Amino acid sequence: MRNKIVFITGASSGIGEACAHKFASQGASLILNARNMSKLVELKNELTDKYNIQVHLLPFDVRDRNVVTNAIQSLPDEWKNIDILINNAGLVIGVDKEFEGNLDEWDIVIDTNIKGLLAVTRLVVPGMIKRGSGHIINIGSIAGEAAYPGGSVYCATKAAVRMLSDGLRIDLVDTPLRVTNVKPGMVETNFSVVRYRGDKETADNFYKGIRPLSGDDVAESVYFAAAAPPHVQIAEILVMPTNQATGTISFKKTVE
Ligand code: 8X3
Repeated sequence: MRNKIVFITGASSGIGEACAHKFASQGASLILNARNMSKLVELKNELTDKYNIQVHLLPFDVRDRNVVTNAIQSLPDEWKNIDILINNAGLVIGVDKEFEGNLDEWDIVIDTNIKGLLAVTRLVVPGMIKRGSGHIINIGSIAGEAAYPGGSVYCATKAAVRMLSDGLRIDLVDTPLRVTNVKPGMVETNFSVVRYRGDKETADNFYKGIRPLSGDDVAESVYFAAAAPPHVQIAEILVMPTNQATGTISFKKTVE
């Protein structure tokens, strides 16, 4: 991965942060995006202390199209040639029924998970086509395979990520570019705390009796796809805990 530039959205926590560590450990140069600049600075310091790599920070909310456009278009020349785009920024707020939830919260989820991913892709891919190389890795979810209770809107956004990945792969079929959709099942990160609107106890309880994936486990799958030889396109990876079978079926040991 040395001499490769990897751009990760939503890099300040969870799977994004784990990907930053994994690709840094392999010598990649990183463009790290997130909303929270202080968390990004902390991560940059940690990564540059630990690994001999370059890190460029790009703080923005992927929902803010003008800011996203300016930030990506004004990347310094030495950072423009992005090799790998990891569209990771995403979230869910709440577990409400489709006829009961908060439309403003759903706007945030839809605008981040779908429109944010699309905006970043739209800005980065043309350069990859011009250079004749590139890899777009979208972080989808098992939630995009089938709807589950309390997940209606989130599942819809991740189904959209699946279609956007497939559609992009079709659009790029006559190029050397690759598109991968990594679809994790249960992963224990801050993601679940946001899902339960900051209720950490409920989030923690959700994983009682099962060993969930860590962000690092998912980062290994992302890296596996990225490290495949150029003629190999890992189209999808569905990765979940051993005791999970589908988005709704998992086995949890009873714990007192
Ligand atoms: C999050 C994974 O299992 O909560 O994308 O749908 S799950």
